[in-house]
Amino acid sequence: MEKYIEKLENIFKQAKQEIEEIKNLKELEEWKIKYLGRKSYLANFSEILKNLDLEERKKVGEFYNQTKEKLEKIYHQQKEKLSEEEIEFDFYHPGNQVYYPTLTLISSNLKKIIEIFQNMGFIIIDAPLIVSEYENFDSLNMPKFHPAREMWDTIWLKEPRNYLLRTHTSAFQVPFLKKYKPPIRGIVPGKVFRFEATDSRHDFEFYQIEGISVSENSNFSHLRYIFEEFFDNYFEKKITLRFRPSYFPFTEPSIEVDISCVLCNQRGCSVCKFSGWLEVAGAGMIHPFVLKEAGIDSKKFQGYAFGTGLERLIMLKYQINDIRLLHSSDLRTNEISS
Ligand code: FA5
Repeated sequence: MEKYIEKLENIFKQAKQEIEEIKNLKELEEWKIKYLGRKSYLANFSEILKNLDLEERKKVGEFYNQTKEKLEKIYHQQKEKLSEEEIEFDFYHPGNQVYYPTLTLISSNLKKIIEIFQNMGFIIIDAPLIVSEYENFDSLNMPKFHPAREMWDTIWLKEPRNYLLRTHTSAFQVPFLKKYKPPIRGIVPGKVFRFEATDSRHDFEFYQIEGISVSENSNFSHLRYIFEEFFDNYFEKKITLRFRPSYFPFTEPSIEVDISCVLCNQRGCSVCKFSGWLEVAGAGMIHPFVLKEAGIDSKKFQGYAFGTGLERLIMLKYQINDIRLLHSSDLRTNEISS
C-alpha cells in the first residue's frame, strides 16, 4: 500500500516541478496528456485499486483522488496564467466601431448659439423649468380663460396648484425684466414642455432660445440685424430673412421669422415645401402690458423679444428628418457632428 502512495506522491512532485517550467499552452497540453491523459499512470490506477483489499483500497483510493484533484487544480491555474499572457492577435479581425465621447448635437449646438449671442452682448440666463401660471400666462397678457392659452398645450402640476412645466421660455420675460433693469439684452435657453403628440417635427419636450432686449430705442431693425448675424453665423452661410405679421398676446406687433431655405437656397425643395422659406422663430415688440408687469415705464423703454426652437435649427443644419432622433440614445445621430 505504502508504495502506491509513495508513487503517487512522486508523480505529483514531478508533475508540479514540470508544470512550473512550462511557458506556453502547447507544452501545457502535453503535460496534461502525460499526467492526466488516457494513458497516464493515474488514468489506469483503477487496475491497481482493484487488486487491493478493501481497507487498503479505501486509503489508497482517497489518496489517489486527492492527487488527481491537485493535478487538475495546478493545471487550471497554469492554464489561466498562460492564457492571460498569450493573447492571440488576429490581424485580420475587423475592429469594433469606436464612438469617441462627444457632446450631443443638442449640447454642442446650444453652446455655439450661446457663444454667438454672447459675442453680440447678450447675457445668458438659466431659468426654472417649473413656473407659475402667472409667469407662463398672466404676466404675458393672457389672463385665465384667454383663448390664446390654447396655443400652448400645458402640463399642469397637481402640487403645488397653479404651477406647470413651462410651455415656452417666454415665461421668464417678466422675471428677467424685473431682475435686470433696462438697458439690457439677454437670452434664456432651455427646455420647454407641451402636452402634445409627437411626430417628426414635434416633441413634447424641446429646447427654446428666448431673446429679450429692452432699452430706450430697441426696435425691429435691431432685431433684424441680430437675427441676420445669428443665422449667418449659425448656418455658416449668407441667409436672407423675411418678417411676416403674426399674433402673440405678449408682443405687439408680432411676427413670424422665416429664413431662406438652407437646403435648396430658395430653388425649392420638399423641406421648404417649394416656397424657398423656412419658419424659424416667433418674435415681436414687447407688449406694454408685459413691460408694465415688470415695472418698466413703457413710455420710456421699448424692446423686442423672440423665441426659436433649437431642435428645428439643428434639423435644418444637419438635415435630420425626425426630431425624435435628437432625443434618442442612438449614438449614430451624434456622429453627424464630428
Ligand atoms: C412660442 O413659444 C413663443 N413663446 C415664441 C415667442 C417668443 C414669440 C417671444 C414672440 C416673442 P411657438 O409656440 O411658435 O412660440 O414656438 C416657438 C418655436 O418653438 C417654433 O418656431 C418652433 O421652432 C419651436 N417649437 C414649437 N413647438 C415645437 C414642438 N412641439 N417640437 C419642437 N419644436 C417646437
